[in-house]
Amino acid sequence: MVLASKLDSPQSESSFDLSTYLVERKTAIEAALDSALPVIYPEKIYEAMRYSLMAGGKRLRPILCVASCELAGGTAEMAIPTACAMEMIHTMSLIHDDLPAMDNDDYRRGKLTNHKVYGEDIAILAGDGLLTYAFEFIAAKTQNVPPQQVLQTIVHLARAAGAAGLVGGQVVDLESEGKTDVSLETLNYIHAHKTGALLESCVVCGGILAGAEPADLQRMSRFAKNIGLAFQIIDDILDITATQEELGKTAGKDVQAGKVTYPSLWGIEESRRQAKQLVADAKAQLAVFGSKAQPLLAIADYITSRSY
Ligand code: GRG
Repeated sequence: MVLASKLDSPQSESSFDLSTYLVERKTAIEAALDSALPVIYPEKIYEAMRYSLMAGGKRLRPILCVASCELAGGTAEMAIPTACAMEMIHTMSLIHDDLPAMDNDDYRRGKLTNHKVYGEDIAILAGDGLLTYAFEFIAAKTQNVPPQQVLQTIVHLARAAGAAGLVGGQVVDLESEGKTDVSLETLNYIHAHKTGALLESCVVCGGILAGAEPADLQRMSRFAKNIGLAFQIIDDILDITATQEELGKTAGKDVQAGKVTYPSLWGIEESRRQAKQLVADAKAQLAVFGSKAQPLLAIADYITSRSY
């Protein structure tokens, strides 16, 4: 794969520069996604799927997947189909989350939401199309990985996306809507599933594809769970402190909806402190990997310091 050769030459430790790393990885992922989903008949559905898939975004999940595969001794090429699938599933969850029946949002990634452009019927189907294609893409396109590891990856990702993961988190989130007495335990459940499960799957599947040992997969899992929660805490803070232009989506929605969030339970300063603590614990998990963990460690820091 041409793309993989570009990805397969990580920078040396001494010259490690996260912003260059993220730009390079994002560019390679964008190219892989672009060629993964050509527009064929019936054009409308492919156009709708591409509209959201190619609408930008940080591409954090595929970048994490490739980085963790490399951390565990694999190559970028082994992880790229799974990394693309992660972004397809993330994107479909955003399309469905934005629907009037869910969060009812008009803007996402700085553009009109899928249903605003294509209508609710096509937006639902675009999500369905991306979800199913993600699994087809892993199964059909993964190369140089033993079939058992590909199968394990599919099982892990399916679990993270389904009722035991994203779907379950979204359901508890919907049930909590309008309630002002949501407990910290419930809030943690919502985010560990709605946001954390897919982020964790990105990191762990990268390790599975590389053939990592169970003890290393455990470390990677804990790393990812912690950064997933930190990511959500920062997201809640940014909903209060950032503008719509910075976020690329409606700002201040949580406060407007009277939602219980980490800042509403803890205040902004304590929320920042908790996020920092989670990142420190996450980073400690990767100590055993030495300098190979540098990209993931830098990404963990980036997540807590991001301002949009
Ligand atoms: C997965 C079958 C299936 C259904 C989806 C709607 C739903 C069920 C779940 C909602 C999941 C959701 C919207 C979680 C929020 C995740 C989150 C923090 C999104 C923002 O992620 P960023 O900041 O966004 O990485 P970009 O645009 O940069 O990718």
